[in-house]
Amino acid sequence: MPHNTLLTQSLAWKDLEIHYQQIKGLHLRDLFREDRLRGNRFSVEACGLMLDYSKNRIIHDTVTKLVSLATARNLKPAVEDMFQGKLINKTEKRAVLHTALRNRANTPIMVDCKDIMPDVNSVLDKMKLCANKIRSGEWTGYTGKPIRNIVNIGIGGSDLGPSMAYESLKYYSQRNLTIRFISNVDATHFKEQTHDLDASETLFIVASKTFTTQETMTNAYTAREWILTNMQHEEAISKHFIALSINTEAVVEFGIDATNMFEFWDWVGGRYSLCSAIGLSLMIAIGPDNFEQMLEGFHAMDCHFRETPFDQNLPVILGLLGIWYNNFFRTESHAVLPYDQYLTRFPAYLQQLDMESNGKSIDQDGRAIGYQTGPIIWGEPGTNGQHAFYQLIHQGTKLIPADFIGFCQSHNDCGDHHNKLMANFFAQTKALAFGKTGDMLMKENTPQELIPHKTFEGNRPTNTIMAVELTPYTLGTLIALYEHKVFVQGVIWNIYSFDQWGVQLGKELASNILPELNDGIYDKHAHDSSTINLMKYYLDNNI
Ligand code: G6Q
Repeated sequence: MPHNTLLTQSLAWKDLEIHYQQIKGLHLRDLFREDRLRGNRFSVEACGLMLDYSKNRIIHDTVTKLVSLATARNLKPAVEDMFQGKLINKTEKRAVLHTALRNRANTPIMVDCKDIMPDVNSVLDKMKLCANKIRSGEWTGYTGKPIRNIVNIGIGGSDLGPSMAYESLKYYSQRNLTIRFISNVDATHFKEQTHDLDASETLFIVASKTFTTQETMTNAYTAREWILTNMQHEEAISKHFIALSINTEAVVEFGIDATNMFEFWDWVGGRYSLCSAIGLSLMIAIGPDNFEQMLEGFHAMDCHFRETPFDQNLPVILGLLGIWYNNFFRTESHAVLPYDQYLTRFPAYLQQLDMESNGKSIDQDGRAIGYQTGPIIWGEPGTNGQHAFYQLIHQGTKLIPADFIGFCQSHNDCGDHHNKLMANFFAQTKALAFGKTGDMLMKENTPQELIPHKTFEGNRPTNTIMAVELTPYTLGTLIALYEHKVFVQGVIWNIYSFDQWGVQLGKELASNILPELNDGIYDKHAHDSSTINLMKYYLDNNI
């Protein structure tokens, strides 16, 4: 929904600017001292997630003003436009309907005057049949042996979702199946992921919406060669390859039988595609029931986002707090710190989700933007990060808002590991918020010369997100939470969150350079002096 008023000239924005000047100096130590119930006041529970946002540099008025900004920027109708399938991805002329993939209420959703739910359900049913066949050993390879290895070949949105979710839900996976992911066009990835696999027990899932992506198609053809070398017969392809795509023609041309193709639709964006056929490898690993539990979690968060008033709405609150820091405190990055080893790939997944969606500098009206948009997203699971980069968050010169994600129960009960993990989890947000003063250090008889070095200023903002356990349902709610947070911010910044033109230029230039590298001759007139030098160095030494 285009806005004609520039964001920074809107009344709601100007009001926030004044408010920022008034409260930027407040310290969390004082805010907590003055309001004993602050922890309760700034926390919300929904869909099995508990969000405590009290350790943010806000007061009650801040939330009111941020909510007014969201209202003034027409967030509510924008949310409806997305759920109803309007063409909100205008630069690609597409609807944005990942929410239909997990529409467990099965209410009709119309695209081009047609209800898309029957197609969504029928692909899901086909995926279930396939997953069960593989899990039970009924799907056999060309030599008659059951499939034991599943290798997903895809990149970006066709890799990060399933690989992150597989890692996150490994506890629920069928352990006699080996699940691997190949994304990088670097042959090392293919070789290392296949070197110990028996081809007769291996099924490749080629996951590519377009079925033209250079990296994926290169890996897919290498996989084809690998199967043919090992099986010696073309007919083996139909037993060892599945395609997930919207491009039937290209799938058939590759040699994959159309019956082994699982379709999805152009209204599913790559980085929003985990709930589509792109999730097949995950469904094979964790089983259809767990996959459906994950969809239920997504759906619960979708409903919460669509129906809940902004000041109680988890994605809206997170989105607005992100804007508060990004645009008023002028922070550059946002850390995501899961205290669960299974969520090891979650920050990488969110990197794409957020940075590809909101890494834009032109607004929906085609104007250059004069304010900051998407932050740099980064992170690692705790407690590893504590022994690495947390120093900078605690005592560096940069303000880095962070999300801490933790669970009450661990899947792997073992001594007091989990209590230790969670003691660190609670301690870190406390230390970041309240720090340690010179007075406290003096009382501990700290040598005078060390006091400046051991002082922690505190006032570092964090959100804490907790759930009982990392189940498929919980993972669904968590992913949808961040998807919608990104949406909220995109609407307020008035940018298109669902295209990714920035990825194009590099792809085009690479395809121009490739023939030169293959022929071993570079065109002196086609490149700048730096690129020529680099290509020359490469060609001279690539012998
Ligand atoms: C995601 C992007 C991008 C895409 C990959 C793979 O939103 O569009 O990461 O998913 O480039 O594309 P294909 O699935 O078409 O191979």
